[in-house]
Amino acid sequence: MLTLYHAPTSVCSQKVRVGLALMGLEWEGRLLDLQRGDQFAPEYRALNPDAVVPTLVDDGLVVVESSLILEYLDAEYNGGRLMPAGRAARVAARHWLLRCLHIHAAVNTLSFSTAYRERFLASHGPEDAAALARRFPDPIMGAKRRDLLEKGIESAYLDQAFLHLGRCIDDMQAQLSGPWLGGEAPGIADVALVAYIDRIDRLGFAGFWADRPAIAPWLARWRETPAYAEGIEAFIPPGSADQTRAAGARYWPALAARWAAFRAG
Ligand SMILES: N[C@@H](CCC(=O)N[C@@H](CS)C(=O)NCC(=O)O)C(=O)O
Repeated sequence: MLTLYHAPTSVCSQKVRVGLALMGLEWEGRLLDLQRGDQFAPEYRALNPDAVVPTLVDDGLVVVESSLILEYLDAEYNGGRLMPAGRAARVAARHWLLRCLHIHAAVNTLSFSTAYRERFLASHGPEDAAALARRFPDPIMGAKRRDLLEKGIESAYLDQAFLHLGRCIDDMQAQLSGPWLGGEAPGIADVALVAYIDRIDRLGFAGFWADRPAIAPWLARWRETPAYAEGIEAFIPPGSADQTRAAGARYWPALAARWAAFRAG
């Protein structure tokens, strides 16, 4: 049996759940509450030393890293059908999987410097950001979270996020010659990217790809699929989508101005 340790709205959990649904695989879930700090429990850190979700356990084999989990599931249970045929296409697909580390970091920055920051500050004092940072096993990840919560979109991490998000949407635009990066059907790169683009859109930041016309239809196409409904939509808590969008909207004008300056060089 496949067991997935995951969190409802975590982007990396979403991408694995979309993959599981697309591949039609049976799995059982162990939900973690990241706000409560379930990820820091010693029993969970024994599986995932970075204290992050998701983690897949397959008959005792522990697989971490969402992109690696997708590749593992496709290779072991799906006949490798999400991987494209052909040398160049396979290199491009694997490159997308690797780049998810940067893209995740960018989406994390854009979430925790805006709407997720507001959510944190609604129930915590400023000193709590420092205490939270100390719980992260990786001190650099902790320092980043603290900086985002304390400084919001004034954080220096914003430029790094713009760099990687910008490359992501430019390259998606260039490679989307058909409906999917995978061609006529979603491939592994499409599955790897859907949750990140979806989060940015849910934050109300679709303006990032206003001049990249292939991105919005690609996301709309995903939203028509049962895999999206099962992997993402089904786990969004009632009412939270509106809250996220409203909070994000308060940041968008300032964010858009910074983005325009960044893109202008
Ligand atoms: N590179 C990792 C990133 C995992 C990650 O950072 N997950 C986030 C949720 S999307 C998390 O668990 N954060 C824990 C926290 O915020 O304390 C992957 O792709 O699996």
